Amino acid sequence: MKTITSLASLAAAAAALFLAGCGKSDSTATAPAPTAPARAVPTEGRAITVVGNDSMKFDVTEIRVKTGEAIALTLKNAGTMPKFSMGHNLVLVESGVKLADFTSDAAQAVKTDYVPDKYKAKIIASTKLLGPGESDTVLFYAPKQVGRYDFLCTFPGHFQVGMKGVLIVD
Ligand SMILES: [Cu+2]
Repeated sequence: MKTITSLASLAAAAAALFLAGCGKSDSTATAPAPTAPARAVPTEGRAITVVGNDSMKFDVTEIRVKTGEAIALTLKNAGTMPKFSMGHNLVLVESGVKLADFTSDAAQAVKTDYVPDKYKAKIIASTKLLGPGESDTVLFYAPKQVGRYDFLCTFPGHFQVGMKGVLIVD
């Protein structure tokens, strides 16, 4: 009985030490993490809906917006196949991103739903990865620069078979 008690108190002491350790690391964790400058996000915007499906296509492949326009972009996954084999997202990237490189990095980024961290600063807007019947809306400001901006699904293989489109800013 005595042994059990002392073991219990040892465990309690260890837990206390562990908690103290956690407390320490917490205070350092409040320091701002070095990240890319955050994009301003509007609270509302013009509603635009894009639907993806099991044939790996977006129903809208050309979206026209004004420079700096606030947009509320919704992606709907109208397919029925499971997310692990047929998930869809919609990722809008800055001009100058080489899509072949981007998609090969994206295919490796399983943990972040196929959106590679190192491209964070190059992504204008990105929906969640959606399973069948799901939808997600993202709010963003259109680029201030007139031009053509690619959007695509980064689920492995989908861009290659044509799950892509262009945002035209004028
Ligand atoms: Cu897809």
